[in-house]
Amino acid sequence: MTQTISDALAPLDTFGIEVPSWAYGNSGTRFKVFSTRGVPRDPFEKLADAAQVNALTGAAPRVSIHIPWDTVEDWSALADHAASLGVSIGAVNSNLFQDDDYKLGSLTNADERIRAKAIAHHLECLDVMRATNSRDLKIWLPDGTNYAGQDSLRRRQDRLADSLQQIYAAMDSDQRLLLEYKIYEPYFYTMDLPDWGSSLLQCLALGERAKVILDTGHHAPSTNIEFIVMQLLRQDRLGAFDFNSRYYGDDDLIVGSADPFQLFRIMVEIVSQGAHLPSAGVNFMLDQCHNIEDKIPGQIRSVMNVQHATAKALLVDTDALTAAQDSGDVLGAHGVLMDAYETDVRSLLADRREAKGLPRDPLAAFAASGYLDRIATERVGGTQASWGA
Ligand code: PSV
Ligand code: MN
Repeated sequence: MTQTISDALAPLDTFGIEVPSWAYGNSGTRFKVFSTRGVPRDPFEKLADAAQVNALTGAAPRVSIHIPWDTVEDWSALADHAASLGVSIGAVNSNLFQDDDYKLGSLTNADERIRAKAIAHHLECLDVMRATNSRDLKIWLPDGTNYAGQDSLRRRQDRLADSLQQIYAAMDSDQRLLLEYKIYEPYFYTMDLPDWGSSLLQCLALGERAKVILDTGHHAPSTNIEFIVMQLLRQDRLGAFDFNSRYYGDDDLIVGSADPFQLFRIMVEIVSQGAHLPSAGVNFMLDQCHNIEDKIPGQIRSVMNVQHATAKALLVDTDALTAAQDSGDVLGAHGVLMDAYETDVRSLLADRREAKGLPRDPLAAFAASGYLDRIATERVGGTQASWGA
């Protein structure tokens, strides 16, 4: 039995979770951005903090960057710095939401000058990817309208398709375009990519290296996210996750904190289609902000939460589940799933960490390391990284 559990959990060894550079900077809401001592002043320090998460969990080998927030003069120096810390640059995220020009839209804008500027920004991001050996261009389109009749919904969608086509055409054959969607915010009447179907349609028109990003916080309450996961995997179009947790909106809280059962249900769909394996190419990322909690432990906790949910999903007795499903045994099938969910995997995962030379308890090890005190003392002067830099 022990052998069976160990075999079932073996895929965790190659299951990597990408962390976002912006999680290590200060963040908050539109009401207040709190500052924390020791917060990184530049992308190099962000990478140093991210490397702590990987060093203690062994499961966070890549760091997503955001352009222009993480712009540096020498991209290879940043990539080399990452490598020296045992991590690498992950997805490159474009930014279409912090420029006055984009008030009425970026890739959808009726003004051809502004649309060309938004496209050109992505061509720069492709160059950053080349310089940092990054595979994924991640686009979140913040475009939309606030009032009925404000603009033609159809013509905005056509302009978006044309813009994306221009970006896709400029990509190398080993680069992927990942397209996020979001139901609302910053616009409220309609977003131009409000749902997975809209994102998928744009991706299908582009080609097979265009895939959808699913941000768990970007849906209406009660949306069955695991159904979307299944559907996108079925089409081989699930490119990436932005993991986080929500109660009300795009809360960006620690993944698995609000609803661990939902995270488990998502990972069950992932595991059942083999999408947790590196060969499936799904980029499991965190997209979180740590407004009131310490950032590095917040990220460590997040990585562990995803590992826990994945471990439980790996423990589902699939033979028993399929047999119960096929014989119409409703409660039997549900019970098989719940047996896995209710398994306490904490010591199993601690044993696996220990066997790999990692701390059994990464959070305790981080607290004992004194790293937070050290950066608070050392990082004096300069401007702390924050939302937007
Ligand atoms: C938007 O809410 C979003 O989820 C997008 O992924 C952005 O890239 C990210 O937040 C960080 O701004
Ligand atoms: Mn996101």
